[in-house]
Amino acid sequence: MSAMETLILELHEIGAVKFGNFKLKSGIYSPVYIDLRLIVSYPSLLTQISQTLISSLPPSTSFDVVCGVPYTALPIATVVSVSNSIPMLMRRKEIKDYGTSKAIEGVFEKDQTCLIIEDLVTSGGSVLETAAPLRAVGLRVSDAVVLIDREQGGRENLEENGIRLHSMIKLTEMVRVLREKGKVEEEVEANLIRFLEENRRVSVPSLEKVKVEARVLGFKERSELCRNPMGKKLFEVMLKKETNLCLAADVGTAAELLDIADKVGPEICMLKTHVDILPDFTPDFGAKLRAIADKHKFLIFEDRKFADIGNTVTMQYEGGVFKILEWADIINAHIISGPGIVDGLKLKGLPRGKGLLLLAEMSSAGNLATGDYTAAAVKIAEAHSDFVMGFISVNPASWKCGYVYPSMIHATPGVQMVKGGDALGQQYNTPHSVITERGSDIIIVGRGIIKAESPAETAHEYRVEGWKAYLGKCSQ
Ligand code: 5BU
Repeated sequence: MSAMETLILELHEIGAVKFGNFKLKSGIYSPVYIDLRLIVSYPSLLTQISQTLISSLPPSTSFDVVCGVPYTALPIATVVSVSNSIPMLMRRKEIKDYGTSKAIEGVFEKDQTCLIIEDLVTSGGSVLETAAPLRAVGLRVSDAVVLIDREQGGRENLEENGIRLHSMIKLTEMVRVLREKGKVEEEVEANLIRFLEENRRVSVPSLEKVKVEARVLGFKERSELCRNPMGKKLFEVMLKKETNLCLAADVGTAAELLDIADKVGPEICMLKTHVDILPDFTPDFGAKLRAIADKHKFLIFEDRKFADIGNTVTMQYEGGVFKILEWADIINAHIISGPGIVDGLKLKGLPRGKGLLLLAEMSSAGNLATGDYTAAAVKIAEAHSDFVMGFISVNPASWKCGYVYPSMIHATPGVQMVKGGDALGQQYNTPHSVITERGSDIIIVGRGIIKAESPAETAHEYRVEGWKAYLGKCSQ
């Protein structure tokens, strides 16, 4: 038996590769599930993998340092480094705003070549996410080596970004070996081949030229690209609860708001407030809403639409009667005053893990947030992707400034089950149109739900519509 066959059998033996019907985080069902985090519990297997990885590289591959893609490949890279005496670098997943703020830890020189080590490649997105900061500090990245290639476009996506992918095991090879050794039935192999045929489309981000349509990536991949912790959390909440519905809780009193939040809570990923419309607001409002949000696992978005200079918004965010910073996970801001507003809000919000949505477009008739204004919002977001988690947008698919960054979340107000408007300029589109045709991620629904006879039941209907549209987009 070849070393590779032994390795495949061992991976199967420890349960790192499972066959069945697994729901992936993107909502798609896969006949195979691979979890290589387990290998840290099998030191001899880890050593074997690390040695085989290096010996499987073509002899012409040269490199000065190695860097594992966090987190699963870190122990593999460490063993490769130690057993071959090759220095290692580490890429920080979260860059701290204080201290040295380094994205790459370790000693290196400009123009040295770094080999990226990864455990599993699907789209290649994670490899690119690690390649970008390495290249940004002057290292050359031309090769990546991976234990298992799921054969879903990663090789091609990496090639397009100047990275050759060397894989030790291809998914189809793995299942063939397991079938030959009697570990899986023929049907399982046929199933997997069919699945790969149907899902060869996983597309990919290059962080340098992220001209990628967000809609081809699922929330799982996008959460991995997202630099803002609250943005990541929102992606995770959406996936876990299977909802991309945000309730605009524009009710008459704080008491009513807390009541509707509790009733509709199970259906939503986010609850949007206008705290300044509540006549019975009291300082304990935030804590009460937080308790409901924690109970139903949704995030709180105060639609404050900050618009002043940086210095003023820091005070408006933190102080006053409402103390928004204390209880809101997410806030939004106009960019009319320039990027200083983001600096100001970030100063207060980032250390507390909060996120900001920039108003790139608005839903009301005749609004001025169009064209160059929208493009300016995108530029500011790019420059502050640690704090800006996305946009309030209406039709991001049409943005002239190019494609949308997959790490950014689009939330769209002006949603009802039928197209139309109100008497004061609001314009409505349907959940399907907003998510599918207009390229958004989250539907924000106010009166469509709160004026309904049963807000909870109606919220459920919006949730189903919104999520169906997201899944439809993923499987395109
Ligand atoms: P509606 O009842 O679904 O029309 O409520 C829409 C909510 O979204 C409401 O709270 C508005 O303040 C909010 N909104 C909007 O309608 N349009 C926008 O462009 C922005 C916010 Br930004």
